[in-house]
Amino acid sequence: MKIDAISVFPEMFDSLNQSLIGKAIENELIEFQTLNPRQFTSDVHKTVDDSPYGGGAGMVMKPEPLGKALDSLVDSDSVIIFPSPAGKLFDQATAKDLATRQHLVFVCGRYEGIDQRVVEYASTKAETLELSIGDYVINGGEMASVVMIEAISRLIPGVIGNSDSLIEESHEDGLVEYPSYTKPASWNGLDVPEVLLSGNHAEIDKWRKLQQIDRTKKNRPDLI
Ligand code: 6GU
Repeated sequence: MKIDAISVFPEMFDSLNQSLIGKAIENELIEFQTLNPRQFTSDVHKTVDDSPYGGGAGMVMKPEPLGKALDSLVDSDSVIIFPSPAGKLFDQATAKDLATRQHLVFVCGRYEGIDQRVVEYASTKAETLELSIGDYVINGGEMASVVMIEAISRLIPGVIGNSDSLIEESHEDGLVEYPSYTKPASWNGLDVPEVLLSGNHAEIDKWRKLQQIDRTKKNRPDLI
C-alpha cells in the first residue's frame, strides 16, 4: 500500500518509522511519504494560511497549495482523507476497509482547519472522507493521521507477524479485550486469576468471554 501525508509539519510523522510499522515501511510493504504544501506556494513567505471569511478566531489553510499538492499525488484509485474533528468517526470497521485500498492520501490541516473547497475539489478527483478520531479537539490533522495510519497499517497482511493477535483484540467482536497477565504468578501480593494457571482451555475461554462482557459493560456501555 502507498500512503501519502500532505502536511506543513512532516516531522510529526517520524514516529511511524518505529516498531512494526517502521519495519513494514523498511520492507516496502508500505510506501510512506510526506509532502509539504509550502513547496506549492509562490510568495516569499511561503504562505499556507489566511484569515477566515466571515470573521472568527484563528487561521484557515488556503486552497491553492493543498490543491496543487493533491494534483501531484492523486489518481482515481486514491482515497483522500481529511482528518477533522467535524468528520465521521474513524473506527475499526473503517480501518479494515481502508486497509484493502491501494493508495491513501491524508490531508492535514493546522490552525482552524482547511478551506472547505479543498474537500469539494478532492471529491471530484477520488473517493474523499472527512474522519475524526474521537470527541475531543487536537491541534491539527498530523497526530490524528498517525493514529489512523497505525490502525490501518497493522491490518495489512504481513505487517503483524502473528495474525492471531489481530483476531483476539478489542473491537473485533463488538466487545473490548479481556485482561492479560504474565509471570510471576504472584506479585506485590496480587495473584494471577487461578483459572489462567489451570491449563483448562475451555474454562479459560469462558472466563475470558465473561471478562470481555464485564469490562465492556463497565467501560463502554455504549457498545452493549
Ligand atoms: Cl481528525 N483532527 C483534529 N484536529 N482534532 C480531532 C480529530 C482530528 N479527531 C478528533 N479530534
